[in-house]
Amino acid sequence: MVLSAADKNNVKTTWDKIGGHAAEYVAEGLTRMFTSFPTTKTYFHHIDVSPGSGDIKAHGKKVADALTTAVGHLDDLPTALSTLSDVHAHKLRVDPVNFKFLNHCLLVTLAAHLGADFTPSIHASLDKFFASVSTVLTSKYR
Ligand code: HNI
Repeated sequence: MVLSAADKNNVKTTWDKIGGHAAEYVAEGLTRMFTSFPTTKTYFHHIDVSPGSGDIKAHGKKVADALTTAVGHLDDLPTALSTLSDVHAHKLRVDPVNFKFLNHCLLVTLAAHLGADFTPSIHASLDKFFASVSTVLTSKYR
């Protein structure tokens, strides 16, 4: 997945608009994922995945911070996310299909919050961005 200059611009602009809401929106995306794709909950058996829980908020913040790091390193995602990639492949062993579920839920969440700012062009660029992050996080399985 190659992000064009326009994609990178769209992603950065959107992340700026999201501003301080990133953790909250990612937590909402996680809740949507657990609700719509219940099998994803098996990876989180050790935390409270009920909507609005402190655990979900805390995990939303961690994932949001990682995505903010990614937005800051769009030209070199593999290096920026290298440690996280090791964790997901070797320690957590998350089946790659789950990344598609989370990405979809994050897009739905952002569409709901951004309204008219969630244009088709922004939608496409965010989709490519999340797919690029997922590619890196699932790159060490083989
Ligand atoms: Ni993910 C832990 C980022 C997708 C299951 N995950 C993390 C952490 C970050 C993170 C950051 C904290 C690591 C640490 O503390 O060392 N995860 C991301 C990002 C994505 C992603 C940026 C994709 C956008 N993770 C997924 C998916 C699943 C997933 C799709 C499974 C459905 N992640 C986990 C689990 C943990 C985790 C499980 C450990 C949670 C914990 O607290 O024990």
